[in-house]
Amino acid sequence: MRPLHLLLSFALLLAGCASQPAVVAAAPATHGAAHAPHARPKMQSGFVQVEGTRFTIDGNPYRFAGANFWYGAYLGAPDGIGDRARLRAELDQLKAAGIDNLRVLAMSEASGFRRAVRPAIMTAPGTYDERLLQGLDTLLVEMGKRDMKAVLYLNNFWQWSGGMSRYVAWATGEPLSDPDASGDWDGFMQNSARFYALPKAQAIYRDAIRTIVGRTNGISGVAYADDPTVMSWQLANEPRPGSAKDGHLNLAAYDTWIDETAGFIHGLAPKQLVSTGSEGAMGSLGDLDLFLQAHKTPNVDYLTFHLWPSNWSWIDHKDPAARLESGLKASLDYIDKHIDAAGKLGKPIVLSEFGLNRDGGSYDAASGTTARDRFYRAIYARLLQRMQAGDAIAGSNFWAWGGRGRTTNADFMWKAGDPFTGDPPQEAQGLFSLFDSDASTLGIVSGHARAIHALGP
Ligand code: IFL
Repeated sequence: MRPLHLLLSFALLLAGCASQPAVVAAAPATHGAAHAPHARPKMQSGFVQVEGTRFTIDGNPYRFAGANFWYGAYLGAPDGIGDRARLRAELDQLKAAGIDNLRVLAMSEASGFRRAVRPAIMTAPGTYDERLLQGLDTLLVEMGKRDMKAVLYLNNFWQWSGGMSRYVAWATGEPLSDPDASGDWDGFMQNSARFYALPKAQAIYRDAIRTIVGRTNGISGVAYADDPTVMSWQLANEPRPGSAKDGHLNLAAYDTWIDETAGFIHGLAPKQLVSTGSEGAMGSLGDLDLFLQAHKTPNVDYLTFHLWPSNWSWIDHKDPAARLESGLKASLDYIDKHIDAAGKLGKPIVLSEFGLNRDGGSYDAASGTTARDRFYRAIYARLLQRMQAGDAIAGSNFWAWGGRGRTTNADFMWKAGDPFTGDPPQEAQGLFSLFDSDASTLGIVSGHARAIHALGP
Protein backbone atom coordinates (compact mmCIF):
# COMPACT_ATOMS: atom_id res chain seq x y z
CA MET A 1 0.00 0.00 0.00
CA ARG A 2 2.96 2.33 0.15
CA PRO A 3 4.37 2.30 -3.33
CA LEU A 4 6.92 4.97 -2.51
CA HIS A 5 8.40 2.78 0.21
CA LEU A 6 8.71 0.01 -2.31
CA LEU A 7 10.33 2.33 -4.82
CA LEU A 8 12.78 3.40 -2.17
CA SER A 9 13.66 -0.20 -1.29
CA PHE A 10 14.11 -0.94 -4.97
CA ALA A 11 16.35 2.08 -5.46
CA LEU A 12 18.48 1.04 -2.48
CA LEU A 13 18.78 -2.44 -3.90
CA LEU A 14 19.91 -1.16 -7.28
CA ALA A 15 22.47 1.04 -5.59
CA GLY A 16 23.84 -2.03 -3.81
CA CYS A 17 22.75 -0.68 -0.46
CA ALA A 18 21.79 -4.02 1.09
CA SER A 19 24.16 -3.32 3.95
CA GLN A 20 22.85 0.18 4.63
CA PRO A 21 22.74 1.13 8.28
CA ALA A 22 19.34 0.56 9.87
CA VAL A 23 18.52 4.28 9.82
CA VAL A 24 18.24 5.30 6.19
CA ALA A 25 16.85 8.10 4.09
CA ALA A 26 13.38 9.44 4.67
CA ALA A 27 10.48 7.70 2.99
CA PRO A 28 7.53 9.91 2.15
CA ALA A 29 4.30 9.00 3.92
CA THR A 30 1.43 8.21 1.60
CA HIS A 31 -1.43 8.59 4.05
CA GLY A 32 -3.78 11.44 4.54
CA ALA A 33 -4.67 12.58 1.05
CA ALA A 34 -7.38 14.68 2.64
CA HIS A 35 -5.16 16.00 5.43
CA ALA A 36 -2.15 18.18 5.92
CA PRO A 37 0.98 16.44 4.63
CA HIS A 38 2.82 14.53 7.36
CA ALA A 39 6.40 15.05 8.35
CA ARG A 40 8.67 12.69 6.44
CA PRO A 41 9.59 9.83 8.74
CA LYS A 42 13.02 8.22 8.89
CA MET A 43 12.87 4.47 8.41
CA GLN A 44 14.26 3.30 11.72
CA SER A 45 15.26 -0.15 12.70
CA GLY A 46 12.49 -2.22 14.20
CA PHE A 47 9.34 -0.48 12.97
CA VAL A 48 6.69 -2.71 11.45
CA GLN A 49 5.91 -1.52 7.94
CA VAL A 50 3.47 -2.55 5.25
CA GLU A 51 4.79 -3.76 1.93
CA GLY A 52 1.98 -4.85 -0.34
CA THR A 53 -0.06 -7.43 1.55
CA ARG A 54 2.51 -8.19 4.21
CA PHE A 55 4.32 -6.70 7.15
CA THR A 56 8.05 -6.25 7.24
CA ILE A 57 10.58 -5.15 9.80
CA ASP A 58 13.71 -3.72 8.24
CA GLY A 59 12.92 -5.49 5.00
CA ASN A 60 12.28 -8.92 6.56
CA PRO A 61 8.78 -10.41 6.72
CA TYR A 62 7.01 -10.01 10.05
CA ARG A 63 4.40 -12.71 10.69
CA PHE A 64 3.15 -13.20 14.18
CA ALA A 65 1.35 -15.47 16.58
CA GLY A 66 -0.01 -13.02 19.11
CA ALA A 67 -2.33 -12.75 22.08
CA ASN A 68 -4.91 -10.37 23.38
CA PHE A 69 -3.78 -8.93 26.67
CA TRP A 70 -6.31 -6.15 27.27
CA TYR A 71 -5.13 -5.49 30.85
CA GLY A 72 -1.39 -5.22 30.08
CA ALA A 73 -1.24 -1.53 31.06
CA TYR A 74 -3.19 -2.31 34.24
CA LEU A 75 -0.70 -4.98 35.28
CA GLY A 76 2.12 -2.50 34.65
CA ALA A 77 0.63 0.08 37.05
CA PRO A 78 2.05 0.52 40.55
CA ASP A 79 0.96 -1.65 43.48
CA GLY A 80 -2.65 -1.15 44.40
CA ILE A 81 -3.70 -1.55 40.76
CA GLY A 82 -0.99 -3.51 39.02
CA ASP A 83 1.28 -6.45 39.57
CA ARG A 84 4.59 -5.84 37.88
CA ALA A 85 6.12 -9.13 39.00
CA ARG A 86 3.23 -10.96 37.36
CA LEU A 87 3.60 -8.82 34.23
CA ARG A 88 7.30 -9.66 33.85
CA ALA A 89 6.83 -13.36 34.56
CA GLU A 90 3.97 -13.67 32.08
CA LEU A 91 5.74 -11.73 29.35
CA ASP A 92 8.60 -14.18 29.80
CA GLN A 93 6.17 -17.08 29.52
CA LEU A 94 4.51 -15.64 26.41
CA LYS A 95 7.82 -14.88 24.76
CA ALA A 96 9.10 -18.38 25.51
CA ALA A 97 6.02 -19.73 23.73
CA GLY A 98 6.90 -17.66 20.64
CA ILE A 99 4.16 -15.07 21.19
CA ASP A 100 5.59 -11.73 20.15
CA ASN A 101 2.57 -9.51 19.53
CA LEU A 102 0.12 -8.27 22.16
CA ARG A 103 -3.12 -6.38 21.62
CA VAL A 104 -3.74 -4.08 24.55
CA LEU A 105 -6.34 -1.59 25.81
CA ALA A 106 -4.67 1.85 25.96
CA MET A 107 -7.58 4.03 27.06
CA SER A 108 -10.54 3.50 29.37
CA GLU A 109 -13.11 6.01 30.62
CA ALA A 110 -14.67 6.32 34.08
CA SER A 111 -18.32 5.55 33.56
CA GLY A 112 -20.27 4.01 36.40
CA PHE A 113 -21.23 1.15 34.09
CA ARG A 114 -21.94 -1.93 36.19
CA ARG A 115 -19.48 -4.08 34.35
CA ALA A 116 -16.66 -1.74 33.41
CA VAL A 117 -13.07 -2.01 34.56
CA ARG A 118 -12.08 0.18 37.50
CA PRO A 119 -10.14 2.45 37.84
CA ALA A 120 -10.25 4.11 34.43
CA ILE A 121 -7.40 5.78 32.61
CA MET A 122 -9.53 8.86 31.80
CA THR A 123 -11.16 9.94 35.04
CA ALA A 124 -13.06 12.82 33.39
CA PRO A 125 -12.76 14.50 29.97
CA GLY A 126 -9.16 15.64 29.64
CA THR A 127 -8.03 14.18 32.98
CA TYR A 128 -5.96 11.00 33.15
CA ASP A 129 -4.79 8.69 35.92
CA GLU A 130 -1.00 8.91 35.84
CA ARG A 131 -0.67 5.53 37.56
CA LEU A 132 -2.21 3.78 34.59
CA LEU A 133 -0.19 5.82 32.11
CA GLN A 134 2.86 4.64 34.01
CA GLY A 135 1.43 1.16 33.64
CA LEU A 136 1.50 1.57 29.88
CA ASP A 137 5.06 2.93 30.11
CA THR A 138 6.09 -0.16 32.06
CA LEU A 139 4.37 -2.53 29.69
CA LEU A 140 6.04 -1.01 26.63
CA VAL A 141 9.48 -1.05 28.24
CA GLU A 142 9.08 -4.68 29.31
CA MET A 143 7.76 -5.70 25.90
CA GLY A 144 10.60 -3.84 24.19
CA LYS A 145 13.15 -5.76 26.24
CA ARG A 146 11.61 -8.97 24.93
CA ASP A 147 11.37 -7.77 21.32
CA MET A 148 7.58 -7.91 21.31
CA LYS A 149 5.19 -5.64 19.37
CA ALA A 150 2.12 -3.87 20.74
CA VAL A 151 -1.18 -3.07 19.09
CA LEU A 152 -2.82 -0.41 21.23
CA TYR A 153 -6.52 0.38 21.01
CA LEU A 154 -7.67 3.81 21.93
CA ASN A 155 -11.38 3.34 22.56
CA ASN A 156 -14.05 0.67 22.78
CA PHE A 157 -17.43 0.22 21.12
CA TRP A 158 -18.43 -1.84 24.17
CA GLN A 159 -19.12 -0.78 27.74
CA TRP A 160 -16.47 -2.75 29.59
CA SER A 161 -13.91 0.04 29.52
CA GLY A 162 -16.34 2.99 29.38
CA GLY A 163 -16.04 3.46 25.65
CA MET A 164 -18.00 5.31 23.02
CA SER A 165 -21.29 5.49 24.89
CA ARG A 166 -19.45 7.15 27.78
CA TYR A 167 -18.25 9.83 25.35
CA VAL A 168 -21.82 10.24 24.10
CA ALA A 169 -23.03 10.84 27.66
CA TRP A 170 -20.23 13.36 28.29
CA ALA A 171 -20.97 15.16 25.04
CA THR A 172 -24.74 15.35 25.41
CA GLY A 173 -25.22 15.44 29.16
CA GLU A 174 -27.70 12.56 28.78
CA PRO A 175 -27.63 9.66 31.25
CA LEU A 176 -25.55 6.61 30.45
CA SER A 177 -27.22 3.79 28.59
CA ASP A 178 -26.01 0.69 30.47
CA PRO A 179 -26.78 -2.48 28.52
CA ASP A 180 -26.02 -4.69 31.52
CA ALA A 181 -28.84 -2.92 33.36
CA SER A 182 -31.33 -2.55 30.50
CA GLY A 183 -30.57 -5.62 28.40
CA ASP A 184 -31.23 -3.40 25.37
CA TRP A 185 -28.21 -4.18 23.22
CA ASP A 186 -29.63 -2.77 19.99
CA GLY A 187 -30.39 0.52 21.71
CA PHE A 188 -26.93 0.51 23.28
CA MET A 189 -25.23 -0.03 19.92
CA GLN A 190 -27.19 2.72 18.21
CA ASN A 191 -26.42 5.07 21.08
CA SER A 192 -22.68 4.21 20.99
CA ALA A 193 -22.62 4.92 17.27
CA ARG A 194 -23.78 8.50 17.87
CA PHE A 195 -20.19 9.00 19.03
CA TYR A 196 -18.91 9.21 15.44
CA ALA A 197 -20.83 12.38 14.62
CA LEU A 198 -20.80 14.28 17.92
CA PRO A 199 -18.16 17.04 17.71
CA LYS A 200 -17.82 17.30 21.49
CA ALA A 201 -17.30 13.54 21.84
CA GLN A 202 -14.68 13.68 19.09
CA ALA A 203 -12.88 16.56 20.81
CA ILE A 204 -12.60 14.55 24.06
CA TYR A 205 -11.47 11.47 22.12
CA ARG A 206 -8.83 13.40 20.23
CA ASP A 207 -7.48 14.75 23.48
CA ALA A 208 -7.19 11.15 24.67
CA ILE A 209 -5.41 10.18 21.45
CA ARG A 210 -3.00 13.11 21.78
CA THR A 211 -2.35 12.14 25.39
CA ILE A 212 -1.45 8.54 24.59
CA VAL A 213 0.10 8.73 21.14
CA GLY A 214 1.90 11.97 22.04
CA ARG A 215 3.24 10.64 25.35
CA THR A 216 6.89 10.23 26.19
CA ASN A 217 7.66 7.10 28.15
CA GLY A 218 8.55 8.17 31.69
CA ILE A 219 10.87 5.21 32.17
CA SER A 220 12.78 5.07 28.89
CA GLY A 221 12.46 8.72 27.86
CA VAL A 222 11.41 7.53 24.38
CA ALA A 223 8.42 9.19 22.74
CA TYR A 224 5.72 6.59 22.11
CA ALA A 225 5.64 7.72 18.48
CA ASP A 226 9.36 6.90 18.19
CA ASP A 227 9.09 3.51 19.86
CA PRO A 228 9.27 0.55 17.47
CA THR A 229 7.60 -1.57 20.15
CA VAL A 230 4.35 0.04 19.04
CA MET A 231 3.35 -1.69 15.83
CA SER A 232 -0.05 -0.11 15.43
CA TRP A 233 -2.56 2.31 16.89
CA GLN A 234 -6.07 0.99 16.71
CA LEU A 235 -9.01 3.39 16.63
CA ALA A 236 -11.12 1.26 18.96
CA ASN A 237 -12.02 -2.23 19.99
CA GLU A 238 -14.69 -3.54 17.61
CA PRO A 239 -16.07 -0.27 16.28
CA ARG A 240 -19.39 -0.86 14.52
CA PRO A 241 -21.63 1.47 12.55
CA GLY A 242 -24.41 0.63 15.01
CA SER A 243 -26.98 -2.12 15.44
CA ALA A 244 -27.74 -4.63 12.70
CA LYS A 245 -31.21 -3.10 12.38
CA ASP A 246 -30.40 0.61 12.19
CA GLY A 247 -26.62 0.86 11.74
CA HIS A 248 -26.95 1.80 8.06
CA LEU A 249 -28.13 5.22 9.23
CA ASN A 250 -24.65 5.89 10.63
CA LEU A 251 -22.55 4.46 7.82
CA ALA A 252 -21.41 7.76 6.31
CA ALA A 253 -20.42 9.13 9.73
CA TYR A 254 -18.66 5.87 10.58
CA ASP A 255 -16.58 5.81 7.39
CA THR A 256 -15.65 9.47 7.75
CA TRP A 257 -14.65 8.91 11.37
CA ILE A 258 -12.36 6.04 10.37
CA ASP A 259 -10.69 8.01 7.61
CA GLU A 260 -10.22 11.22 9.60
CA THR A 261 -9.16 9.63 12.89
CA ALA A 262 -6.66 7.36 11.15
CA GLY A 263 -5.25 10.38 9.32
CA PHE A 264 -5.04 12.31 12.60
CA ILE A 265 -3.08 9.49 14.26
CA HIS A 266 -0.71 9.23 11.32
CA GLY A 267 0.00 12.92 11.73
CA LEU A 268 1.04 12.27 15.35
CA ALA A 269 2.88 8.99 14.72
CA PRO A 270 4.08 8.81 11.12
CA LYS A 271 6.41 5.84 11.73
CA GLN A 272 3.70 3.55 13.07
CA LEU A 273 0.72 1.80 11.53
CA VAL A 274 -2.96 2.51 12.03
CA SER A 275 -5.76 -0.06 12.03
CA THR A 276 -9.43 0.15 12.94
CA GLY A 277 -10.02 -2.78 15.33
CA SER A 278 -12.99 -3.97 13.25
CA GLU A 279 -14.44 -7.48 13.52
CA GLY A 280 -14.83 -7.67 9.76
CA ALA A 281 -18.16 -8.42 8.08
CA MET A 282 -19.85 -9.40 11.37
CA GLY A 283 -19.10 -5.95 12.77
CA SER A 284 -20.11 -4.27 9.51
CA LEU A 285 -23.83 -5.08 9.47
CA GLY A 286 -22.95 -8.55 8.18
CA ASP A 287 -21.73 -7.06 4.91
CA LEU A 288 -18.19 -7.66 3.65
CA ASP A 289 -18.51 -4.84 1.13
CA LEU A 290 -19.29 -2.33 3.87
CA PHE A 291 -16.22 -3.59 5.74
CA LEU A 292 -14.05 -3.03 2.68
CA GLN A 293 -15.61 0.34 1.96
CA ALA A 294 -14.61 1.53 5.45
CA HIS A 295 -11.05 0.24 5.03
CA LYS A 296 -10.29 1.58 1.56
CA THR A 297 -8.83 4.83 2.82
CA PRO A 298 -5.03 5.01 2.56
CA ASN A 299 -5.06 6.19 6.18
CA VAL A 300 -5.80 2.61 7.28
CA ASP A 301 -2.69 0.51 6.74
CA TYR A 302 -4.11 -2.97 7.20
CA LEU A 303 -7.34 -4.81 7.95
CA THR A 304 -8.41 -6.67 11.06
CA PHE A 305 -11.16 -9.21 11.67
CA HIS A 306 -12.45 -11.22 14.61
CA LEU A 307 -13.91 -14.71 14.84
CA TRP A 308 -16.47 -15.56 17.53
CA PRO A 309 -18.33 -18.74 16.55
CA SER A 310 -20.09 -19.23 19.89
CA ASN A 311 -21.00 -15.53 20.27
CA TRP A 312 -22.44 -15.75 16.76
CA SER A 313 -24.34 -18.98 17.55
CA TRP A 314 -22.39 -21.15 15.10
CA ILE A 315 -21.25 -23.22 18.11
CA ASP A 316 -22.94 -23.67 21.50
CA HIS A 317 -21.45 -21.76 24.44
CA LYS A 318 -22.45 -24.48 26.89
CA ASP A 319 -21.45 -27.42 24.73
CA PRO A 320 -18.80 -26.40 22.24
CA ALA A 321 -18.25 -30.01 21.14
CA ALA A 322 -21.85 -30.40 19.95
CA ARG A 323 -21.77 -28.39 16.72
CA LEU A 324 -18.03 -28.02 16.50
CA GLU A 325 -17.59 -29.37 12.98
CA SER A 326 -20.25 -27.20 11.36
CA GLY A 327 -19.07 -24.23 13.40
CA LEU A 328 -15.52 -24.85 12.26
CA LYS A 329 -16.61 -25.00 8.67
CA ALA A 330 -18.35 -21.62 8.99
CA SER A 331 -15.29 -20.25 10.79
CA LEU A 332 -12.84 -21.35 8.11
CA ASP A 333 -15.12 -19.95 5.46
CA TYR A 334 -15.24 -16.61 7.32
CA ILE A 335 -11.43 -16.61 7.47
CA ASP A 336 -11.03 -17.36 3.78
CA LYS A 337 -13.49 -14.67 2.72
CA HIS A 338 -11.66 -12.02 4.73
CA ILE A 339 -8.22 -13.02 3.50
CA ASP A 340 -9.46 -12.98 -0.09
CA ALA A 341 -11.07 -9.58 0.39
CA ALA A 342 -7.90 -8.12 1.90
CA GLY A 343 -5.91 -9.48 -1.03
CA LYS A 344 -8.26 -7.71 -3.42
CA LEU A 345 -7.84 -4.47 -1.49
CA GLY A 346 -4.07 -4.99 -1.52
CA LYS A 347 -3.57 -4.70 2.25
CA PRO A 348 -2.47 -7.22 4.91
CA ILE A 349 -5.10 -8.58 7.29
CA VAL A 350 -4.80 -9.83 10.88
CA LEU A 351 -7.16 -12.15 12.74
CA SER A 352 -7.03 -9.98 15.87
CA GLU A 353 -9.43 -11.96 18.03
CA PHE A 354 -10.66 -15.52 18.08
CA GLY A 355 -11.78 -17.72 20.92
CA LEU A 356 -13.94 -20.60 22.05
CA ASN A 357 -15.40 -21.84 25.33
CA ARG A 358 -13.93 -24.52 27.55
CA ASP A 359 -15.48 -27.99 27.58
CA GLY A 360 -19.06 -27.99 28.83
CA GLY A 361 -19.00 -24.18 28.87
CA SER A 362 -17.06 -24.26 32.15
CA TYR A 363 -15.19 -21.18 33.45
CA ASP A 364 -13.00 -23.26 35.71
CA ALA A 365 -9.30 -23.19 34.81
CA ALA A 366 -9.08 -26.88 35.80
CA SER A 367 -11.71 -27.94 33.24
CA GLY A 368 -10.89 -29.42 29.83
CA THR A 369 -10.26 -27.64 26.55
CA THR A 370 -10.73 -30.44 24.02
CA ALA A 371 -13.07 -28.56 21.69
CA ARG A 372 -11.11 -25.34 22.07
CA ASP A 373 -7.87 -27.10 21.22
CA ARG A 374 -9.40 -28.59 18.10
CA PHE A 375 -10.67 -25.12 17.18
CA TYR A 376 -7.26 -23.45 17.72
CA ARG A 377 -5.53 -26.18 15.70
CA ALA A 378 -7.93 -25.82 12.78
CA ILE A 379 -7.75 -22.02 12.76
CA TYR A 380 -3.95 -21.98 12.90
CA ALA A 381 -3.67 -24.65 10.21
CA ARG A 382 -5.78 -22.53 7.85
CA LEU A 383 -3.80 -19.35 8.65
CA LEU A 384 -0.52 -21.17 8.06
CA GLN A 385 -1.75 -22.65 4.80
CA ARG A 386 -2.80 -19.21 3.54
CA MET A 387 0.50 -17.68 4.66
CA GLN A 388 2.41 -20.41 2.83
CA ALA A 389 0.39 -19.55 -0.27
CA GLY A 390 1.58 -15.95 0.03
CA ASP A 391 -1.92 -14.59 0.78
CA ALA A 392 -2.74 -11.41 2.68
CA ILE A 393 -2.99 -12.92 6.19
CA ALA A 394 -0.14 -11.59 8.31
CA GLY A 395 -0.80 -12.67 11.89
CA SER A 396 -3.28 -13.47 14.63
CA ASN A 397 -4.02 -12.73 18.28
CA PHE A 398 -5.96 -15.34 20.25
CA TRP A 399 -8.45 -14.07 22.83
CA ALA A 400 -7.19 -13.96 25.44
CA TRP A 401 -4.22 -14.42 27.70
CA GLY A 402 -5.46 -15.05 31.27
CA GLY A 403 -2.09 -16.00 32.72
CA ARG A 404 -2.19 -16.64 36.44
CA GLY A 405 -5.36 -14.59 36.99
CA ARG A 406 -8.13 -16.56 38.72
CA THR A 407 -11.39 -15.52 40.31
CA THR A 408 -12.58 -16.84 43.63
CA ASN A 409 -16.04 -15.31 43.17
CA ALA A 410 -18.88 -17.85 43.12
CA ASP A 411 -20.50 -16.13 40.11
CA PHE A 412 -17.15 -15.84 38.27
CA MET A 413 -17.78 -12.12 37.71
CA TRP A 414 -15.01 -9.56 38.20
CA LYS A 415 -15.07 -7.03 41.01
CA ALA A 416 -12.81 -4.01 41.44
CA GLY A 417 -9.51 -5.16 42.97
CA ASP A 418 -9.77 -8.74 41.68
CA PRO A 419 -6.91 -10.15 39.62
CA PHE A 420 -7.25 -9.57 35.89
CA THR A 421 -7.91 -12.41 33.47
CA GLY A 422 -8.27 -12.48 29.70
CA ASP A 423 -12.00 -11.92 30.14
CA PRO A 424 -12.99 -8.30 30.67
CA PRO A 425 -15.36 -7.44 33.52
CA GLN A 426 -18.57 -7.84 31.49
CA GLU A 427 -17.94 -11.56 31.04
CA ALA A 428 -17.35 -14.52 33.32
CA GLN A 429 -13.73 -14.82 34.34
CA GLY A 430 -12.69 -17.98 32.54
CA LEU A 431 -15.07 -17.73 29.57
CA PHE A 432 -12.39 -17.39 26.89
CA SER A 433 -9.16 -17.02 28.93
CA LEU A 434 -6.13 -19.10 28.09
CA PHE A 435 -4.64 -19.63 31.55
CA ASP A 436 -0.99 -20.29 32.30
CA SER A 437 -2.02 -23.84 33.25
CA ASP A 438 -3.60 -24.57 29.84
CA ALA A 439 -0.57 -26.52 28.64
CA SER A 440 -2.19 -28.19 25.63
CA THR A 441 -3.59 -24.95 24.17
CA LEU A 442 -0.37 -23.10 24.85
CA GLY A 443 1.51 -25.88 23.09
CA ILE A 444 -0.70 -25.41 20.02
CA VAL A 445 -0.08 -21.65 19.99
CA SER A 446 3.62 -22.26 20.41
CA GLY A 447 3.71 -24.81 17.58
CA HIS A 448 1.98 -22.30 15.29
CA ALA A 449 4.46 -19.58 16.27
CA ARG A 450 7.36 -21.89 15.40
CA ALA A 451 5.78 -22.82 12.07
CA ILE A 452 5.18 -19.27 10.92
CA HIS A 453 8.55 -18.03 12.12
CA ALA A 454 10.15 -20.78 10.06
CA LEU A 455 8.48 -19.54 6.86
CA GLY A 456 10.98 -17.99 4.54
CA PRO A 457 10.78 -14.63 2.83
O1 IFL B 1 -14.92 -9.81 25.60
C1 IFL B 1 -15.28 -9.62 24.29
C2 IFL B 1 -14.62 -8.36 23.80
O2 IFL B 1 -15.42 -7.25 24.04
C3 IFL B 1 -14.33 -8.35 22.36
N1 IFL B 1 -14.75 -9.34 21.57
C4 IFL B 1 -15.34 -10.54 22.02
C5 IFL B 1 -14.90 -10.81 23.43
C6 IFL B 1 -15.50 -12.12 23.93
O3 IFL B 1 -16.88 -12.09 23.95
O4 IFL B 1 -13.68 -7.43 21.89
